[in-house]
Amino acid sequence: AGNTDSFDYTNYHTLSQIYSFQDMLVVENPKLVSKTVIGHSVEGRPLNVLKFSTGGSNRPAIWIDTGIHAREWVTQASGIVFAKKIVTEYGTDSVLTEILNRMDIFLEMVVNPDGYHFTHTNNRMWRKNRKQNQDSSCVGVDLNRNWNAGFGGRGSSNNPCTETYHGTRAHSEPEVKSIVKFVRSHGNIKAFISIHSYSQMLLYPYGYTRNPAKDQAELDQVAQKAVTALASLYGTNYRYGSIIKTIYQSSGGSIDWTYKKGIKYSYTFELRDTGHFGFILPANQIVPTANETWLALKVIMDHTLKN
Ligand code: ING
Ligand code: ZN
Repeated sequence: AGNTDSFDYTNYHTLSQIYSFQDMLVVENPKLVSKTVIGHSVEGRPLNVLKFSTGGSNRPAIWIDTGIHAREWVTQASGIVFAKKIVTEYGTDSVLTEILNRMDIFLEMVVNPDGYHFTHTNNRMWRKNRKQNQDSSCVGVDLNRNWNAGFGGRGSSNNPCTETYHGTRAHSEPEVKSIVKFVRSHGNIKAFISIHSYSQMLLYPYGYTRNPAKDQAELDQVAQKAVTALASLYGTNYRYGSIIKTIYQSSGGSIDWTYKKGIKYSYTFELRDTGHFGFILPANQIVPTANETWLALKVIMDHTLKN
C-alpha cells in the first residue's frame, strides 16, 4: 500500500512494512506527526518514535510503547492502529482532541526490532533482543528485565539461556538505554504505558516488590475506569492491579523504573487473549483488540490531562 488509508490493518506486517507505514503517516500528516530516531538496536536497526503534536514546546507528554517483546505481535499491530486513530480522531473525537491540544503523544511501535525481525525469519516465539551474550552461546536479553528498578532481583534470571535474562547490568541494552535517555532528556512525560500480550490485564507498579506504590489508590481507580471502558465495546474482561499481585513477581521492568522516576501514570497492558491462542492471536482479532484497548488508553490519557 502506498498510503495509510489502503494499509491492511487486519494483518500482521514485517518490520520493513511497519517502518514504511510510519514514513507514510508522517508524509500524509506533516503538521501533526514527526518521526525521531532515538537510537539503534544491537543489530543497528533504527529505534523509531512517532511524535504526535499540535505545537508548543516540550509539552507534557504521554509515552506509549509496543513490541518490547518480539513475539507479542498483536501489540506492534495495535500500535499501527493507534497511530492511524490518532490522526483520524484529532479534530473529530473530543477527548483525543483535548489531549492533543495540550499534550504530545510519543509512540514507539517496535521497541525490539531485531527480535521482531527474528520472529518473522527464524523463530516465531522469540521474546528477547538479539544481543550476543559474552561467555555464552545463548542469545538475547529480556528487555523488560533490564531496567534499573529492583534490577537482578526475583522474577528475573542471571542465566543468558533463559527467557527472563536481565543482562549484565541495568540499561545495558541499547533498546532500553535509548528510552531511558529519551525519558530523562524530555523531562515532562506524565504517563508511560508499555503494551504486552497476552493475559487481558491492566497493571501498575510494582513488579519487584510487594510494597504498594504510593499512588496505588489512584492508579487502581483509573485502571478500573479504563477496563470498564475497554469492556464496553465487545465485553472483553480484564483484570487489573499491581504487577506482583496480579501477574507475577518480576524485577527490572520498565514501568517500575518510570514510576520511580516520577511518572505517576505508569501502566502495562497485557492484551488478548487469556491463553487460547496466546501469542499467536489470529489476525482477525487485531483491529478489535486495538479498538477496545484504545478506549482504555483514552481514559488513562484523559485522566493524565486533568491531573
Ligand atoms: N508480561 C510481562 C513480562 O515482562 C510484566 C509482565 C509487566 C512484568 C510489567 C514486569 C512489568 O513478563 C509479558 N507477557 O511479557
Ligand atoms: Zn511481554
